[in-house]
Amino acid sequence: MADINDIRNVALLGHGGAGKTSIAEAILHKTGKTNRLGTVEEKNTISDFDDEEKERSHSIHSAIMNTVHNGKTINLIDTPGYPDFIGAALTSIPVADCCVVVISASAGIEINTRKLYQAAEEAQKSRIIIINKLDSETADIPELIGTIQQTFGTQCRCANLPAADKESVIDCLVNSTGSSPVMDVAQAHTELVESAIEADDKLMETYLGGEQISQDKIAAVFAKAIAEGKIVPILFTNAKKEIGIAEFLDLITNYAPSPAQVKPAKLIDGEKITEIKADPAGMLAGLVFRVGLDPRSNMKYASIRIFSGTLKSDTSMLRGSDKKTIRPGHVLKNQGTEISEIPEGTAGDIITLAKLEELQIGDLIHDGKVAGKFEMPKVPAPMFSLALEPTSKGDEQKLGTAMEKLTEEDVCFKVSRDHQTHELVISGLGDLHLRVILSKMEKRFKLSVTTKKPKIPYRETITSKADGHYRHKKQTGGAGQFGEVYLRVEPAPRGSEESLQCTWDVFGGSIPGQFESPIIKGIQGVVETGVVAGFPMQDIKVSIYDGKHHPVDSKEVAFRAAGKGAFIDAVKKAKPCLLEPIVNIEITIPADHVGNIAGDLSSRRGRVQGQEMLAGNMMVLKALVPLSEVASYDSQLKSATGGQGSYSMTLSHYEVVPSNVQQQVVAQYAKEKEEEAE
Ligand SMILES: Nc1nc2c(ncn2[C@@H]2O[C@H](COP(=O)(O)OP(=O)(O)OP(=O)(O)O)[C@@H](O)[C@H]2O)c(=O)[nH]1
Ligand SMILES: [Mg+2]
Repeated sequence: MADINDIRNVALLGHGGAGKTSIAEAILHKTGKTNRLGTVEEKNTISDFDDEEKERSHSIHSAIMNTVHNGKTINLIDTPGYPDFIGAALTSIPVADCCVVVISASAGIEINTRKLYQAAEEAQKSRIIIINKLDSETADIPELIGTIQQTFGTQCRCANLPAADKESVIDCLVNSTGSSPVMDVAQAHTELVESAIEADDKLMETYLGGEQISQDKIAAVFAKAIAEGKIVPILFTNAKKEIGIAEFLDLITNYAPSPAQVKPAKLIDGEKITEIKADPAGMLAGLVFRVGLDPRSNMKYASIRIFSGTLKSDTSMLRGSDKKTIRPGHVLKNQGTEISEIPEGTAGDIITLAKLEELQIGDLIHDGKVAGKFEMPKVPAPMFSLALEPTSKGDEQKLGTAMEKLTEEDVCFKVSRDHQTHELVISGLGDLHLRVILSKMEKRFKLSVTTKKPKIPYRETITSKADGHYRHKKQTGGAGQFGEVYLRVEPAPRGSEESLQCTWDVFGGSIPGQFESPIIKGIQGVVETGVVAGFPMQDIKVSIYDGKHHPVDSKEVAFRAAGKGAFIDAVKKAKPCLLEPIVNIEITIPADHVGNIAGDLSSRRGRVQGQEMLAGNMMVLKALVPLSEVASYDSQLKSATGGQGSYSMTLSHYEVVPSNVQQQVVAQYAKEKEEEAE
């Protein structure tokens, strides 16, 4: 069992293809955990062990590894960088004490470089930047360093520099002279030392007074500055040739914070915030941050960062607010897909438990002394949807269950059933995301499906005030039914939290109170299925103000029908309209394509919000655009830029659909209804 001061929890983050998996592989090789350096090309790395990852040469899940360097245990999390799999990268941030953002020297800062750096910064994690692919012929490293400082701030300082032959790196903390083609070592040394000293007011005074500062003091303040995020060291590597790897590990083990040196994790329980001190003898509090099925055994594994306490195989523990106690059975450590048993997991460590079906990403596990949730980074809402139908009828249930299972592994993958069509709809962050999920489903659950074009999640609303009335009466023979309702609808502010705000304004007992609930149920049924084109309604206020009842024939079902009828009547008079999702799109493209792409966006009703120059003559174009116009943008962007463009989208808000588009959607809906009726 490692002492808490001797643990380093490191997450490798950054855009796809920057070299995170290759760096992880080089670390394991360099520290003697493997005797052969695997490569992504040969599909034999420890972290990309899943078939999907091998097939696509991209990490898809986060992989957990561990090694020892300078007597310190390093838990390493290799995360996926491709934008579609950002969920796994984001959920790894809360469990790392040091976030290492890897940038490819040739590709520069890309969409996910920025997103993940910012998420790590927001989570107040100490950060390190690695510029990998040092060997790249096309890289302009001095320019890249400038861009990094412009984008992330001047606390980003070179802690080492490549030597002229790019076969080694020169430490800028220890060396105050030397030459590198990137910049003068003396200059890098001074900048680094001064930035570190700035983290300590007293030392700063001494320094400004012209006194010499000892190496020990510089080392101590350097570590403090890294822990506080006041310095973000920039390091260089060539993962393929294992250059700069030992130096990176030295920096991690000598200067990056241990779990005992970082700010305590916070548990949020409503208004109450509890700081969790990293104490192995304290109460148990851990965060589940990765859930996955072993590709060979199909066994469920959940990985946990223990923030406090000690977890043994027979520890009784609780999940969130569940009452039922669970036991770990075995406490495990991962080396990619390989697992080994350890006697116990203690505060600061990252461990894995098997076969605990109830554990989900984001869960708190504890011993009953704490409650709440650990803070997690915000993850993007999935916007890409596909409707699924099993190839063999009768597999509907099985398909639903399989998809539910797959949502456990990925916080950005959702499954829902369309109220109108009863179709099973899966939603993810992009085309590749859903293709990977479907491929997993086929392999794991032996199911095959047909997919339909993504359905745009339109909404319906009203644009004016109106009154509605309905009398439900069946009084011919047998038991009668009677209910009559008057109500008024009006628009609520756009994006209201509740899609429907209902008030009961019936006075004088014209409708007895017990019928309030059935009337509202009747209205809610309509809110779910819409009036214009079958989409859920939102931003509506309704006041139920009058009606009539019958002492014998008034029944719940009658008032449900009357509520429904009166609401439909009012909505039809209140100028109903369709709302469409507008997404924030960020497109990264070679600069010479910007004109074309911006023109194309405006032809898709898009509004360009801004653009930014990136290193390597790339640009980011930011725009607001209706989702319906970019539902299959993947292939369009690829063909427009010869495969050099990438993009990401997140939901921004809903807006009223232009009337010509509304007509098309309504016509399509009418056609579908007709076909259904046939
Ligand atoms: N020339 C060169 N190629 C490298 C270096 N590091 C990685 N590569 C190659 O770059 C490609 C991407 O490397 P990966 O390690 O898979 O990158 P990643 O960051 O894990 O990518 P994702 O998993 O998609 O996020 C592979 O073909 C690697 O062999 C390097 O230092 N120099
Ligand atoms: Mg990878």
